[in-house]
Amino acid sequence: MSHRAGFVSIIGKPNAGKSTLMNALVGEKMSIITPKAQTTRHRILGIVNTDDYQIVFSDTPGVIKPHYALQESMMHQVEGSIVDADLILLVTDINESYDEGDVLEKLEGSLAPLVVLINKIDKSDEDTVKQKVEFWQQKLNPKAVFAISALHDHNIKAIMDFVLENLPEHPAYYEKDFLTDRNDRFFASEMIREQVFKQYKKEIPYSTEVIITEFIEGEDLYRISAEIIVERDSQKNIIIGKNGEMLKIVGTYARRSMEEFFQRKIFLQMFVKVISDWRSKKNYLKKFGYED
Ligand SMILES: Nc1nc2c(ncn2[C@@H]2O[C@H](COP(=O)(O)OP(=O)(O)OP(=O)(O)O)[C@@H](O)[C@H]2O)c(=O)[nH]1
Ligand SMILES: [Mg+2]
Repeated sequence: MSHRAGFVSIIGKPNAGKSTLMNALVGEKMSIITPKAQTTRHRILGIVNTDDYQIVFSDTPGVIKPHYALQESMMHQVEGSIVDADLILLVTDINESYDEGDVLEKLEGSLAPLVVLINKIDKSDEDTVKQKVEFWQQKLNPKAVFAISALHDHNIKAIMDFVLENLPEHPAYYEKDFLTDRNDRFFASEMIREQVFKQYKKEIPYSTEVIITEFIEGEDLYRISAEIIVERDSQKNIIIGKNGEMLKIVGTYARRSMEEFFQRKIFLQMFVKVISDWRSKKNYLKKFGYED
């Protein structure tokens, strides 16, 4: 039988559950997940391989109107993912309103077949699900609409089957042992950022970046050093917390995630550094791995 391979783009508004879906589809914790919007800042590939096919899912940042350079880069990631797509999975939270069209604008001009996924149906009821299915069918006339719960693994198999049926004939794009395009340093920094999003309020998560400055792989211990970058001195104090307590909490949870992910003991050191307005400065964004 011939080989099939393709790019599947996962897009939607912030917090719709895109990363939760990606992890469920791939069966690995590729993308970090938090209750806050704009958790994902990069396009992250999650690759599913068998002898007969290769599915390259791409998780993307939630679509927003950009207000500063970091958000502009995030939106370029979304656009790139749509351009490459053989199939687009539009993830919508069942309780989300779709009166304004940021996401739909992004889809204009794309020729890739579209599937709408109505997510978080565990937080809804049968009538609402029916209404939403009809709403999306009318609005976009997609190839399919699935009502799902990414969190509870509901209907994930149906999506996989649909994706497989619609995968083009093509040789593999990546080596068959590749699971992602990202390296261990990236995942380490994301696991710290995940805790920053979970532990702090208001503008702190959005003003923070995490840089891995040292990653030493020992046989049974990884030594990891990281810089937590914030924009102002006042934010630095909040990150550290009274007697360093907040930073300790972040470090403890991040280290546990890393130990599970890398299957190693982790020695984690963190330093907090101020770079004023880094998220509006293109030179820093480039240095931090955000493409233009
Ligand atoms: N109840 C419920 N919650 C869900 C479901 N899927 C995701 N969530 C929750 O929704 C929140 C956001 O999930 P993410 O996967 O980070 O959402 P996202 O679309 O990647 O968000 P951004 O990266 O910020 O754009 C998290 O608290 C998830 O646990 C679901 O099926 N049911
Ligand atoms: Mg996400």
